Amino acid sequence: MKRIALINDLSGFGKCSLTAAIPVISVMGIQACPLPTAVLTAQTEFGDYYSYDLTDKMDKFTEKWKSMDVSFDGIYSGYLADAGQMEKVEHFLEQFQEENTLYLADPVMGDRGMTYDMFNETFLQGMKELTKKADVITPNLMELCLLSEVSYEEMITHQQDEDYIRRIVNLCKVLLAKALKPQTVIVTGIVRTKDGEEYVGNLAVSGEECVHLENPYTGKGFSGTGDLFASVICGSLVKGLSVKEAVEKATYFLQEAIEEATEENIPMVHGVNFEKHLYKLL
Ligand code: PXL
Repeated sequence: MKRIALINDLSGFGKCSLTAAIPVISVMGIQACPLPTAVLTAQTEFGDYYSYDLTDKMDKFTEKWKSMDVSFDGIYSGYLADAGQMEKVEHFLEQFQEENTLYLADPVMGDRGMTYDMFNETFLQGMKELTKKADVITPNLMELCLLSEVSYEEMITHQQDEDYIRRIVNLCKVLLAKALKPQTVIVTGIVRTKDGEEYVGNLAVSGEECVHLENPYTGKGFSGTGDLFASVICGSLVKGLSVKEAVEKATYFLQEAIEEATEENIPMVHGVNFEKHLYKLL
């Protein structure tokens, strides 16, 4: 059985990080091995939350797992509670990243113009270094702008321009050139206006290949959808699917869940009812 190490937090509410990744990876027939970065009462966008930081415990997982003589087909890192956790992830990679291990780094830092509570300049510099080591990175548009030192506010003023996607592809290419290995950048949540209608799409750029898929935009962004998306991508690539197939699978899995959450007026911080749609990943 394939196996993926999931370096992410455990949040009681928000349907994100490990509560999103474990069911997705499991239903795809892959063993999910969580390495928790923090335990939270609820994801940070709830505002009033308690977070127990596990930085000091992360090396215990690395060392105990190493002495168990286990290996991983995939490593997926997501929410890190502070910049100090990046060196713990790097230590984990030194121990477990092998020739055939797929490393997906989701540079979780913010969304739609707002950075999360842990974000600061040191965090950004650390994330730039960490993402260079990955085979796949899955920033949303704001995170792509942060990694590229480009203003997100300025970028989204071009939403209606014909060359908007081309501009984003160019940012991806700059990151690809800095990466330490051949990499795929998958940018999520790209909202644009085309023929008077709003669309939301995902764009994958690797070498010369470019895949852009979009759907009508419901106007809302829900907690955890980026984590669910990255989980499907990671599981699909570990199973040998192409980047295009992986992006199609993730889009197919999430689209209806997002539409339903919008219709049902689910508060954005609570996330979508993805559970009903897990069968699509079987
Ligand atoms: O979905 C990203 C995420 C993961 N984990 C925690 C978060 C967030 C986004 O706010 O707060 C704890």
